[in-house]
Amino acid sequence: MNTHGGIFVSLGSNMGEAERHLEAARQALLSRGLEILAESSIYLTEPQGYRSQPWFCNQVLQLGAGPEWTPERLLDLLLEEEARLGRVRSQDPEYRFGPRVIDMDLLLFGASVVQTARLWLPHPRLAERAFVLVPLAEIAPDLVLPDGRSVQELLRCLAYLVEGRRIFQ
Ligand code: PH2
Ligand code: MG
Ligand code: MG
Repeated sequence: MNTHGGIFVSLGSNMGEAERHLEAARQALLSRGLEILAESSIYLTEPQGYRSQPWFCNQVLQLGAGPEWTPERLLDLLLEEEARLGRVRSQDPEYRFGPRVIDMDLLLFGASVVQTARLWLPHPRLAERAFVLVPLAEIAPDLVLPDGRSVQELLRCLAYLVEGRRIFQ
């Protein structure tokens, strides 16, 4: 069976006690009235993109949200909670993909396709990221994106290696 839909968020941290930051992020979501319907294992992942930084802890959550939640409202919440948890956004483009206390990215919001300056859905780099797709496939193995591509198909197009809970990419 193919599963369209569901709200999926990725968590990432590679500064300090990264697993604790993921825990604090999950608590923040719950405290704001969202439900966590599923959570993947926490993976230790090789940095992708800007490579000379510490390995990340990454996790994907499936959220439950009432009808009052829109993608934009959820994005606002994620940005607010990132800041509250100590995320400082560097103005320097060199650090855009550098170390962070917590990163909370909206991956998918049901079948929504959004392409605005603030928000792109599905997340524009989803298909390139084993650190997102592996945990996503763990909790939603039959997921299909709004454009018809399945998570399994996307994974087959990527070069990566999973060893236990470690992802090399
Ligand atoms: N986030 C990035 C860039 N690179 N690499 C890993 N392994 N995990 C991340 O969360 C990550 C990354 C920008 O958000
Ligand atoms: Mg990110
Ligand atoms: Mg982000």
